[in-house]
Amino acid sequence: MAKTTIATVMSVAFATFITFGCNPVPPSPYGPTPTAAQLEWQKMEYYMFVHFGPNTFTDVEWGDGREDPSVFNPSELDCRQWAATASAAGMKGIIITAKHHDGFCLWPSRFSTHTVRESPWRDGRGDVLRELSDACREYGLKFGVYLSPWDQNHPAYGTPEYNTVFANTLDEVLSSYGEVFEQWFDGACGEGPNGKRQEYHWPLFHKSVHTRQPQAVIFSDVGPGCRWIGNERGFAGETNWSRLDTAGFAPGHGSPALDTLNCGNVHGQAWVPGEVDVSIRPGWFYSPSTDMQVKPLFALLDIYYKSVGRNANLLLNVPADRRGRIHPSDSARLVELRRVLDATFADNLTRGASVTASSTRGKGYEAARVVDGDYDAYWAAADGVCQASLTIVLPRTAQANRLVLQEYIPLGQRVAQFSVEYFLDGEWQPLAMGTTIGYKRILRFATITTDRLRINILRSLACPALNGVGLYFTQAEPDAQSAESANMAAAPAAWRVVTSKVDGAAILDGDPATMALLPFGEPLTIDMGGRDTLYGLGYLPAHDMQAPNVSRYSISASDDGHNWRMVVEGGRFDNIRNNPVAQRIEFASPVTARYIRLEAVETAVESSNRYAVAGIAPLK
Ligand code: FUL
Repeated sequence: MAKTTIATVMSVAFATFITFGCNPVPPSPYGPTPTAAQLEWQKMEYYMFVHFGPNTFTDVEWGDGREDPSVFNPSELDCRQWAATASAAGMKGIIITAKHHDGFCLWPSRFSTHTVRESPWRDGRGDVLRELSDACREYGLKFGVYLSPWDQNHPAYGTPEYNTVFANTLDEVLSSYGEVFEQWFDGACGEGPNGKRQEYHWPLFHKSVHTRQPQAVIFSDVGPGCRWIGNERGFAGETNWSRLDTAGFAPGHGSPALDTLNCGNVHGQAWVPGEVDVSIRPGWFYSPSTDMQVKPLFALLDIYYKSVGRNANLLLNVPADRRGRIHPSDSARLVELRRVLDATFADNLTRGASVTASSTRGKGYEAARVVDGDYDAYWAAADGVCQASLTIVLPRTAQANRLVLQEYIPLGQRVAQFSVEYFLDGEWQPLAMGTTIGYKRILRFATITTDRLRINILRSLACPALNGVGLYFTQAEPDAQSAESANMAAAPAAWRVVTSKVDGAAILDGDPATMALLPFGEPLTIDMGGRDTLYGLGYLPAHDMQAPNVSRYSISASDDGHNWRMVVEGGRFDNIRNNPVAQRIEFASPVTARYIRLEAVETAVESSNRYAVAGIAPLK
């Protein structure tokens, strides 16, 4: 017995010697780590969202489920053109709004009577999911589906039975079109205080995804596969942990605070990386009124750097138009973006560099691994070393203005603070500071000329493990201008705000940076300076998701400022909380009057005693 024990101890000691003496063991994972599917998903980085459905034809952001299915009739639907565009743009997949909040199904679902089957398109025999999934396969793209739990059409919505309907709907989609890489659950619900209430049975929905598509990453405000980034403007937090505490939270109203979604939780219990969803146009659905408002190149580049460059994936929405094709304004912009990104990241200046580290755990984990281009080869410091520096000597002196850092996330996310220096005139100069790295962090800075860099990991939750350091130089990038100010024109010079004690100039200048807060219950009254004919009004909300922007309203008109007639009753600005962009109110028929009045009926922030107006102007 004693002999066996000694022998065992000796053999363990010998094995340990072999392990540590010759082949250092890999660092232990720290905290939660990605599943294989989440890792694959993260490597996709950039893919397309396509919003398409009855809203494309009715020019609204949220259909109400009562639209006539005959409005859905694309004249030249061509999913291969979508796939060709996505592929040319360097995107890795497409997620389609299979069912938006109006409940309309882009496939002939057995669980709904509001579908393509009820539309005139392809004589009711069409199936957008079939055409798109086939096109994705043909172009080597992954296919994903958005299905809104909120359904304003299905008669069972608001009853427990709806949960079974929705699970059946999921089963149907997830078993009919081949592999699905991501299942997108929208948390939005605009039912309002007196609307229907549905308790969603999330475990049932997740079971359906896990059973039919075990590799699919499930998106929602709180994952479990990936999480909403907390805004629809296209940016992740500068600090962005792929970890999140989800216990006690649910998608939609029960989700964590927006800044938590934006930054994650440093010690979060679950691996729920961020996904940035943003539209290339002001709205999510195609509208001819936004053909001139496709985001400019500099804005898309900024989005790229604030999403992919901040440890998040980018889901860029490119809505299909009424023909069922991607509009040339959007596809041209996507190609421009691709061209700039390709040019920027074509030549990695760290290729062939020599790299040293202040600490390394030994053979197999050398500093040079950060420049070898192999995803699974990484540098790691010794256990317990949570501060370490990498010095990178470039093969030649070069100009640079972009730095890409990558952590080896199969071991978890570890780095919490870092700085970067470059060598100039015989001294190290500060270049940048940062917090998290994660799967990918891209830093932009004014052009430097140098032959060496130093990356200092200042704080790490466990020994750092980096698998990539890239340095690049880009020459020409468009300058940033204010994209938002293009959203709305100033009001005509003759317009005056009549409502007392309100900063009229802030409202009439059309500048999104200036706004007025009005007492709830007091309408915004405008004197147009004389009788005029209006076709509609534009409302510019405050550019802040926490602002009490108007979400429901009415409009009335008057000739004398005393007797009012209703022009729009029960109007709703769809999705204004998440996407506070300029809104259009089109009147059913032209209105000729001297005074016009906007009354806030509800704001995007619950029980606010004020409402915000950044601009109001006549629709052209
Ligand atoms: C939101 C929805 O309400 C919008 O219409 C859009 O689909 C966006 C991606 O998600 O929650």
